[in-house]
Amino acid sequence: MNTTLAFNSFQEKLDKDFNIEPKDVMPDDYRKHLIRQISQHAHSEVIGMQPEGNWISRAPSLRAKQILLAKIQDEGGHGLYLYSACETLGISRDELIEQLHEGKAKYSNIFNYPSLSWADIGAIGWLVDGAAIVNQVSLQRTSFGPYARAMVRICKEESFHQRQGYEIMATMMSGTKVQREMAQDAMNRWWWPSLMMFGPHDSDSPHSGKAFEWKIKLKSNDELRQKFIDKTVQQAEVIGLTIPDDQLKWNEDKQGYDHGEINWDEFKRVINGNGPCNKQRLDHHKKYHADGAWVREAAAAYAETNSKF
Ligand code: BYC
Repeated sequence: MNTTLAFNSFQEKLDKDFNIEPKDVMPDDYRKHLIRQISQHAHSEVIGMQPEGNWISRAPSLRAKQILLAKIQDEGGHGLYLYSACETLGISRDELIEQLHEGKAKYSNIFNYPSLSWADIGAIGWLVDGAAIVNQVSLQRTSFGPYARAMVRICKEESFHQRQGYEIMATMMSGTKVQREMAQDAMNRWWWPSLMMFGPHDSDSPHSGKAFEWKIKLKSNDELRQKFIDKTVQQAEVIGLTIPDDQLKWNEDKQGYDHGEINWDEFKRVINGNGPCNKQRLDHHKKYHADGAWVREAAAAYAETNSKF
């Protein structure tokens, strides 16, 4: 980027497709919008470690366990990049966590469902990370610099996650009848919540208008959902999985699949705190956050002592 360029205003910088950086003057609503979205994203990464962490001790081989451990550590790292990006907007990590614990900040709907079998680990990697990548590839060009740069690294790691999930599903689909049934059962349970990850239809998305105006969003919720469906249906076919949607049909005119309607009542229930695992996920986060207080205190004391020398 040419750093010698000077801009007269936020709008001029945005219009010329330059990233907005933390020290730039920006509208207060732009800042608030980003804090909401980036913190929701960071919380999703960290809460998302729980359904997968549930299977570390039961992974079917040492190789599978090593891969799963590495993936879950990556998710923790994504949370850290995103909390750091969010802090550059003038809010502290403590405040962000408090908003999560008080239910003021959301996290992705998808992590409020239980992971019941090993096949769910495949479905999470393939479908959940697969959906996340489609959204995050587009966010690599989002207007706020620290968020866009965090996305570049996150996308590289997510594509490995997506592949490890697909490998689990493919392995199970070439196994016994019971294994194939487990894989299909996981597919049936994770498909619709994965489609919900993209958010409400564009016509029902209150934040999209400003998000486009400020170049935070470059593609709409429905556009990204369609992209995910089109690529995933083909991957399912290759390994013999059935998409649990009897209205799914190739549409020659739009060169994409038509699909059945998402259960938006379920979506609203889950994002408003009443999904199958919302309470469990938040209670777990609160407990381990409290248990880890001594680590934060020790780190702060160490930093303070060192700053005196
Ligand atoms: N879940 O106006 P809209 C991962 C809320 S983690 C919950 O369309 P926007 C991984 C929305 O917040 C990757 N809530 O909003 C980690 C708003 O409510 P509020 C997670 C949702 O922001 C570990 C209301 O609905 N990815 O990959 O323009 C292991 C209206 O929505 C959801 C991200 O976080 C939802 N799915 O668009 C494995 C992506 N959808 O805030 C994997 C970053 C909507 O007014 N976020 N809501 O109370 C985004 O791109 C956008 O925020 C969204 C929503 C597309 C999700």
